[in-house]
Amino acid sequence: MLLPIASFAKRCLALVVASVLYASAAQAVTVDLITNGDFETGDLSGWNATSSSYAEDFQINNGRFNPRGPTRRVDPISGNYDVMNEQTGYGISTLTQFFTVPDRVISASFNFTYQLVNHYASGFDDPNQQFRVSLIDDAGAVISQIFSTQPGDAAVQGATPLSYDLTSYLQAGVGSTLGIQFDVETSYYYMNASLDDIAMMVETPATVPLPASVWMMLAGLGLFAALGWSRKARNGVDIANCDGPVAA
Ligand SMILES: [Ca+2]
Ligand SMILES: [Ca+2]
Repeated sequence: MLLPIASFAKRCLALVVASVLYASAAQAVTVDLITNGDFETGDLSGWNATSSSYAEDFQINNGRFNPRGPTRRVDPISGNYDVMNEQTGYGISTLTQFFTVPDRVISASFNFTYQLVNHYASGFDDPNQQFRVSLIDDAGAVISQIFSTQPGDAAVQGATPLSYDLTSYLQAGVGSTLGIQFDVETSYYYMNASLDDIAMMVETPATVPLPASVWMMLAGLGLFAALGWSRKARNGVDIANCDGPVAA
């Protein structure tokens, strides 16, 4: 026995809708909210570098940058470029980038690689001779200090990749502007930090566009349904109740 056309169309439509919903639920996309985190543009595009005194600054390093003080040229951590701070005296160098958090966040992973040399004989001090990384709000206030050097840490630290799960912070700030800020504070003597491969990888639900074939199928089902209804109308069936022929 042939299935009534309207009923067949409804079942197909339900199947297609269920498939699309399943595809949407099953898929997510991961995006990097940081621009030029590897510095391979060869400049500080996307970043804001500031200093508070004595010409501290983060500068692009192509392997030939020789900062003031005892630190010599250092190869970029990866690729052709990274950034390194320099200073001539007491102060704080900052490197900051703001980003907009998506409206929905499944997970967020913050990654960066640093290396540093602290020339102060007494080592690190909290906070006067320190390298630190913070999550900040749009006004620059620290939401969370993600990383900082500690008294007793090695004076010379080679390239060190770090990764932090910031899911809860970004979920709390969906749709808002947040920032990542690196800063080097030197109160006693030279300290140089290099940075590279900075990324804020955020997984967010994907909006899956319908393939053309599905649109054609939906259009076809609409046509079938319309034909079914018009035939029923001609045959005197109840159009308001399209589940099947009206009982005699
Ligand atoms: Ca690089
Ligand atoms: Ca030097």
